Amino acid sequence: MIWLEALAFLAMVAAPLPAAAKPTFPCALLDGLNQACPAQVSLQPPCSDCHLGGKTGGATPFTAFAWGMRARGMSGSVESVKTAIAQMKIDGVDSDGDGTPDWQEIIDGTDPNEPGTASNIQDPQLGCAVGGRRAAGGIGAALALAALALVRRGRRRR
Ligand SMILES: [Ca+2]
Repeated sequence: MIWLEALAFLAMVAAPLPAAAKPTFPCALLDGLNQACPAQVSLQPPCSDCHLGGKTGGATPFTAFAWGMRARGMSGSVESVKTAIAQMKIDGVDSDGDGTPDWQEIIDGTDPNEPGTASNIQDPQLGCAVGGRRAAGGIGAALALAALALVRRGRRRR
């Protein structure tokens, strides 16, 4: 009977791990955009681009980006991911409405579901913070010039 236990142990060790939730999809996204997929997993598009909370599984691919991909034919195959992202590019889909299309956010590594994560958003050139700093600097410079004028005026009178 020991041989049966040994055989069972070998079967457990040699058996392949259960398939993860489509680990090829992140690279398929980049492949569909004619981009090389980085070998380092942390540099690949994250699962959270499609899956709520980044938790993979059939019950979670409901981000705005995922809905856009599904509407363009994404199913359970790698080829469908490539063709869907290519169609997203053609359609200029911007799921978070921040002005950067989803395909560009996938390449840039930003979140196509979260506005404000795109790298092309410029710092504000107008507004309270910018105006406040300039006003404070202007007042300080004006006070310094007024003090200098008073000092010069005082010296001339002596
Ligand atoms: Ca966007």
